Amino acid sequence: MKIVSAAEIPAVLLSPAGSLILLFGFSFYFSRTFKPLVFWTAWLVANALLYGDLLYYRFYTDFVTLPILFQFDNVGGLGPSTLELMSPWDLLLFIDLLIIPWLLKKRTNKGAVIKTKQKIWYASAGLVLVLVTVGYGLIRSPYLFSASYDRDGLVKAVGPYNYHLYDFALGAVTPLNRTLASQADAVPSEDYLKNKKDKTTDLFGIAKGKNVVLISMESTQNFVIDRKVDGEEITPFLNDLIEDSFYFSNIYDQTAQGKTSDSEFMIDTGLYPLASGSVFVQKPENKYYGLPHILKEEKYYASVFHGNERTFWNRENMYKALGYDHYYSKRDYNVTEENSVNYGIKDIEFFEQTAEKLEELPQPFYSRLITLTNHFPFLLDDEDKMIEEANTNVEVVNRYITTVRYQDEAIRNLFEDLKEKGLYEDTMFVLYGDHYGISEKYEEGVFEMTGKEASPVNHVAMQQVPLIIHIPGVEGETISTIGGEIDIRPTILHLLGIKTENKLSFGHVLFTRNEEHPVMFRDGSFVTKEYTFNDGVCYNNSSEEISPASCIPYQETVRKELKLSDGIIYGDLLRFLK
Ligand code: GP9
Ligand code: MN
Repeated sequence: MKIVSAAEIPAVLLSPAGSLILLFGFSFYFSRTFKPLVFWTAWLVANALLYGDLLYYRFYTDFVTLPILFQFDNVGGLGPSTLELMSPWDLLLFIDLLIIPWLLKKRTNKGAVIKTKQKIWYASAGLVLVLVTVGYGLIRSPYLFSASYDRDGLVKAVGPYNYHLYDFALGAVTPLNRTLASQADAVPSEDYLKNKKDKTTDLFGIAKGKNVVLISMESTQNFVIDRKVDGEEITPFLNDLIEDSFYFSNIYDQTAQGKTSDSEFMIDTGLYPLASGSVFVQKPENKYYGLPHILKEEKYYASVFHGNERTFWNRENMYKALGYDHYYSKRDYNVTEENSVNYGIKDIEFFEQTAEKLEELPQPFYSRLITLTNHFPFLLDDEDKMIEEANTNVEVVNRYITTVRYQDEAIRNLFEDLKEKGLYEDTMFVLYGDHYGISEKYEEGVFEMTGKEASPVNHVAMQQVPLIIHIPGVEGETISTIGGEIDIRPTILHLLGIKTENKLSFGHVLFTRNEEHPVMFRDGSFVTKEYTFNDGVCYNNSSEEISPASCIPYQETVRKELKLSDGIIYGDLLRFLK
């Protein structure tokens, strides 16, 4: 959380005060026996919230939201390594455990009854402080609550406790959106999306009728492509593959708290993921018009392959809603202690067993293969290390190089296997990094390795993921147009010769994408060819802070598009469309 203007300082310092006064004031209303219990419960709640936020923020640079609490089992990255995120200095947070008893002992009016008048004054002071805090926030940003997906901005303005209260209230009323929605609510999204027409190119239909194999490369960022560590390539296979593929070199991770599942959601629906929690977990009962639905109209067989539990990210239920015919999960694989590491089956084994299953599928098929080994905290057995660890000051980054290298080898093996099985020629391969692997906390190591300066613009640029589309027999090209994961679906449809119009998706065909259109992120930040908007600050792409006016028109587009997409999901509006 960065303070970007002096006007934010009073808000950050004072915003928790009002809510803390109110929270601790509860104890006044209880008898002497219960008072300490209520007080210390309030203390525990306040501190648990704060410390939970701190740990979550350290890894995700984000705040805990209500839906996240219901999907805690799925918060990959935090589970195996919470200890890694803690620091001995954190004990300072609990120093009031010593100060409060000392103050209590020192006070002179022990046992005095708190008068009603005092209670009223106390509660009013708390309430006024909360109102002043919120009012001050709204004066500075009228979109504080309507664009509450900018959680950094919201927490800075109203403080962590008011934020959690607001988030809780929001969670309680969102189910009403679906109940109250009607056909008329779908009209604005329909109109907006109908106006979005993709130009045709001579690549339209170039992969018509081919199988489609999507490879979701866990935590793979674009900086690893064509990069050497100690003279060794990190991704030798991908680097070669790119020579004969469409390689999109400026594609951004647009996922939010739903991580892998958010990337899957964008690719299958062309809708943005939700600002808080995973849409897979929260909205599996909605009606979707998924890529599997569209491809099934073209007689495709749609399936997903992933070596983890079926319930993780609620995939089992969501895949049905997205139109998949089959989900091959952990129970369909031979998973042993020896062939597993970190989250589960190692990628090489996973692809070997997957290739056998692909051979059995009816053709043409649309299959997504989701890798797992390159996942935080990037653990690997020694015998699987094909490159030396990097030598930066950040251990996590050093290990990351070895797991990315391992994944690259696994993909090479898969291609060889599919060639042997006669499946390669008739398949279009779409490989993409699902989201960042190195969070902001460890990013310094990447800057060290790449020689880039640590700056907000470079941080945003670091969110790029590789996107490689390989069609055997088709000449490759590196395409530097900016885009995001949301654009993958229409690009696939274009290559398959399926019209993208009326498909109610927010993406654009990457071959013709207008670079003026912002690539937007779930916290309301965005990039265009010229500008980067991050943490409420507008930059030109030479990392210079510039007048906010340059970013305002794009901010409006971002707000509009995210609102329409959220409206479709929360209102389950696709059920009203033909
Ligand atoms: C687990 C895989 C990884 O099945 O999706 O989880 P994530 O990257 O979302 O933490
Ligand atoms: Mn992932």
